Amino acid sequence: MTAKPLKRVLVTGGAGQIAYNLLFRIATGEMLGFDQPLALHILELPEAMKPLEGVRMELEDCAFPLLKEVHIGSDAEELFGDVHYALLVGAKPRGPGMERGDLLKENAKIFIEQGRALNSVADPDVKVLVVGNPCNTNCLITMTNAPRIPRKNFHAMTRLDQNRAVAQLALRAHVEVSSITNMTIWGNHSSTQVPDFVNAKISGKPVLDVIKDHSWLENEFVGTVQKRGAAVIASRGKSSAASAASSAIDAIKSLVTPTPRGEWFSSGVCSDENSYGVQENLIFSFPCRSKGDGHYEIVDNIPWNTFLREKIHASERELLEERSLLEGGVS
Ligand code: NAX
Repeated sequence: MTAKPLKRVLVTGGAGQIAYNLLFRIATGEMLGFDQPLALHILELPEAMKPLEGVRMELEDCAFPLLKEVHIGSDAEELFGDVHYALLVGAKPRGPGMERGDLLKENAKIFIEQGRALNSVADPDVKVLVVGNPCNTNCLITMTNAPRIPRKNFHAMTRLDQNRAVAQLALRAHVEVSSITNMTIWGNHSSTQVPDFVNAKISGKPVLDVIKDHSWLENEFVGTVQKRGAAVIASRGKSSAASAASSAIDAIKSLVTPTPRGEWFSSGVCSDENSYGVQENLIFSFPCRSKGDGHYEIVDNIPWNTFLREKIHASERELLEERSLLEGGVS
């Protein structure tokens, strides 16, 4: 049997904590399949090249049979050449006293540059997953700066939020996580995100038929999922890393494996004129499904009750505000 052609996977922020939990799992074949030969392209800032060199040594030391090449560097134009998947993890963290607008603008510079590099040298059908925060707006900037690449190839990661929501429902209902299906995260990957318990199911039944405590769902459940990232930081002293890496793998796997009939997954994708009336040209988390060919469609006609509608509109307003903060230009 002849081997499949090599797939090139780019990961940025390669010396960071998410990447350390991500690169090795990609290299085992967990993300693209256990018969898929890989090349890893890993970008870092020049000052982090030494720790990244250590990561490269460890990747080598694992002797992964599928890992055929590892390229490291700090020049995006050089490193992004012909990549098929781009996981944009590296971003500028919020410094002490930094305003949200300044954080957006600092990150915009990074994602403008990386969008342009993808546009000039990546594979024309590269699939892009933005993890670095604020990931929805960073994704919008990347997409805007890469007009050669189809808009439908850009995703912001809300899969960790979906996974957190699934886990919380399973714990409460005393069922396996695999019994929870149809879990949508609507909106922004932020504390305004909307984990949709109205349309999710537990063992095929509406959540509301199984968990009768609606106040718990509207308050504790939604609040726990929205603030889970902060709770992990408060406990661990560092932000979610292993769970974020695991969810990034799930996010790409959902694009390259067919979505089971009747099921969907959440991803931050570009809104158009048919996306639930959400303003066009926002990266907004919607329920999606895929045929497993790397592409997706938004699942339509999922009903919103008043509770969902109000919260989803608030998340949309937040994303519009993020976009407008950037419209003054990036200095
Ligand atoms: P770390 O600070 O451990 O690592 C980030 C790495 O990115 C650093 O090594 C840094 O040198 C590098 N970097 C910064 N700018 C870069 C650039 N222009 N090019 C290449 N590399 C660059 O952060 P980590 O914990 O790995 O988190 C990375 C990002 O993921 C953060 O923005 C974080 O907020 C975000 N997260 C997103 C999540 C999501 O669900 N979408 C959840 C987890 C996480 O909070």
